[in-house]
Order: sequence, then C-alpha cells, then structure tokens
Amino acid sequence: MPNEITRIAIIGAGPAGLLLAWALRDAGIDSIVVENRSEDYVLARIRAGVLEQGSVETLTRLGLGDRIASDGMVHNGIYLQADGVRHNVNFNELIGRTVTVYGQQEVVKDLVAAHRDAGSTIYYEATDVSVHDLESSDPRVTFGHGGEQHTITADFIVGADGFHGVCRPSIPFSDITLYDRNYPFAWLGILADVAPSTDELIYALHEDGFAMHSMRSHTVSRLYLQVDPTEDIANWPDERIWETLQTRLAVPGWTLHEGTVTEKSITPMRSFVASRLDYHNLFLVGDAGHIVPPTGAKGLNSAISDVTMLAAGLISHYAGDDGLLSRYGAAALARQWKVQQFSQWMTETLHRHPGDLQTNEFDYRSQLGRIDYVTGSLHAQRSLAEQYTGLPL
Ligand code: RFL
Ligand code: PHB
Repeated sequence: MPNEITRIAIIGAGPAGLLLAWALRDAGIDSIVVENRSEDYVLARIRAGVLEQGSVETLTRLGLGDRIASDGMVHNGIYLQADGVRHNVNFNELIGRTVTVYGQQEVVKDLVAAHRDAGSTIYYEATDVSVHDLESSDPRVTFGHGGEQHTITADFIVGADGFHGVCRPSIPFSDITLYDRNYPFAWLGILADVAPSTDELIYALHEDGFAMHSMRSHTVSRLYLQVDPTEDIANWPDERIWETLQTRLAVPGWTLHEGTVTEKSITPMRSFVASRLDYHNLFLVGDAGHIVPPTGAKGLNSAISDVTMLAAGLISHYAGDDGLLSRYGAAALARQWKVQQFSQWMTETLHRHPGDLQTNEFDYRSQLGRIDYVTGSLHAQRSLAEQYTGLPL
C-alpha cells in the first residue's frame, strides 16, 4: 500500500496538469500527477489548434518552444466571412500581435516527452481517484494503480481533471455555484489529409449555418460545421460533409480542396464557469473550472493562463509570500469572464440560431450587421485582435 508525500498533487494529465507539473519542476517544486486514462489515450486526443501569443511565450520560457518554432504556423490574422463575402482581419497590422496554429496534441506530446526525459512521476490508468481532507494542511489523494491502493499526501491538490473530473465535485455543494449556458448547436469536426485551402483560419456565417476552415500542418486540414446537438455522426458520410463545407465556405473564385477524412466527431457547445477556483488547499485549473465554446479558440489558452498564474502563486508561496496564491482564484476568474464574453460573442455572432422563422431571420440580419460593423471599423477590429490574440494575465 504505497504512501507518498509530495508538495503538489495534480489530478489530470491534460495540458493543464502536465504544464503545471513542468512549471513547478522548473522552479524546483516537486509534484506527482495522477491520470485515469492511459498515456496513449492522452497523446491521441485531438482538440484545440490555436495558441495565443502569450501561450507561446509561456511554453517557450519553460523550454517547450523548439517544435512550436519549427512546426507551428504563425498566423497574422483570421478571415471573417458572411453571406459569401470574406474579409481579412490582420491582427499583426492592427496591434502587432499574432497567434500560432499548433495542435493541442502536439503541446501534450512535447510535455509528455519532457516529463519522460526528466523522470517525473506520472501515474497513468489510475482507478477510483478521489481527494480527501481538502480543509486540512495535509490533503490526500487516493487511487488504485497496478493492483495496489496508493495514497499521496500533499501541501496542495490541484484539480486539472477537466470538466468531468472529481475535484470540482468534491467542493461542498453549499460552497460553490456553477454558472452555465448550453447552445442549441454543436460542431461536427473533421481532420483531412489535404493541404489547407487558405493561409489564415476562416470563420464563416452562412444562411445554412456556421463553417470554419482550420489546419494542423501544411498537409493536414481541420474543418468544422455547425450541426444540431442531437445529430448522429452516422448521418454524415464524408461526401455530405464536403458538400456542406463547399456550400458554406464558398466565395467566388476560391476553391476548397477535398481529401481523405481521417477523423470525425461531434462536440456539443457549452459555456460554464465555477464561482470559485480555490477551496482551502484545493485549486482548480483549466476545464475543471470553466469551459468555453470553441469558436474563440480559448479553452486551451485559458488552461495555460490559469497554470501560469497558479504556478507563480505556488512559487512565491514556497518563497514565503502568500499574496499571489491567495489572489489566484479571483484573478483567474476575472480574466476568465472576459474570455467567456468573447467566446459567447464569437459563438452567437457566427452561428445560425434556431427558433421561429421571424426571430431567426431578425437574428441573422443582425448578425450580418455585427460582422459588417467589425470588418468596417478599425476600433472594432482592434478589440477583436486584442481578445483573439490573448488578453494580458
Ligand atoms: P483536459 O484536456 O480535459 O484534461 C483533463 C485530464 O484529466 C483527466 N481526468 C482525470 N484524471 C484522474 N482522475 C479523474 N477522475 C479524471 N477525470 C479526468 C482526463 O483524462 C484528462 O487527461 O483539460 P485541461 O488540461 O484543462 O485542458 C483544456 C483543453 O483540453 C480544452 O479547453 C481545449 O481543448 C478546448 N478547445 C480549444 N481550446 C483552445 O484554446 N483553442 C482551440 O482552438 C480549441 N478548440 C477545443 C477546441 C475543444 C474541442 N473539444 C473536443 C472539446 C476544439 C474542440 C473540438
Ligand atoms: C482548431 O484548429 O481545432 C480550431 C481553431 C480555431 C477555433 C477552434 C478550433 O476557434
């Protein structure tokens, strides 16, 4: 029955948990990561694709920037498309900032490799993970691993275990409020073996619904379509997906190149924020504390900004100053609510809203007006640029 002692016990080996363990290790603070899935599963999960400039800077500062520099694609802006007309919004020209297209899967791959080389302790395939004594000065994590029952005693526990994890639900009901919002649409996403047909990401509002063209490399494209949340992927053979993308992304004189679809899935869209990210000796980071719909490309970036703030707080705690750590929850939530309103704005602006015909038609025309306003106003474009490339911590 192994018993271990560490400073920080981290639940979850997604980008948030792995990055926190790495940032702490860099500062000489030991931690143990406990993950319920296998390493292969964690490495194979396909999700986000866009890194804010600040996320790239954080990863680079922590020695994780080599492959981002060689394989990441720096993007100066995005295209906003409405009603068949495509406009470029050039963040670099507007505010001198960029984003980098680099898959979350690659960020995780870099982190797993770095931890492996450094000999970090990460328990994959842990069973029945639970957290205890959060109010005491030595909270514990228990789990099964390799047929044995393990206990880790730590100074702090960090919940980096995503939306469905065990940490947030371990905060007593009476001490936390959950704010959320579900959207009446979902994204059908594909990965395809075909060179991107665009130099920048395209976000398109079409009268049939949203579509977007993203990418993973010079030979792999990532595309999304708005579908009903109850839609069954079986109703979407590849030909139907391409046909719908061709319709929604079309602009005169431009060609969308098609290729072999290697992955497809449907993701519901949700906004969610917990009223607190700290509870005695437990801290929440990333999707464990908040979720955004993917339209603003903010989920992974918020996980990275939480981790940056919490790591700074823990490092100064061990240097004898508790100020930053005591402000972590409030500071991370203040930034998160700004990110939430941006993600909600992008989502509501770019998707077709179901509803009775009259309201729906009004909404659509109003959305076209919003996009027309943004693409015609330098002030509005600067605001979009500032939020898309990442607000300061
Ligand atoms: P994760 O990645 O969900 O990792 C949580 C980890 O915790 C493990 N776990 C547990 N471990 C132990 N015990 C338990 N009881 C556990 N329960 C869960 C899980 O197995 C997992 O390994 O959360 P984290 O680290 O906070 O990272 C958050 C990001 O993954 C997420 O916000 C982004 O992927 C969201 N997102 C995007 N974010 C962006 O910044 N830019 C984007 O372009 C972007 N696009 C997207 C997205 C998410 C998408 N999906 C599929 C939800 C596009 C999509 C389609
Ligand atoms: C992606 O490439 O997966 C991606 C890009 C931008 C988004 C969402 C997802 O807003």
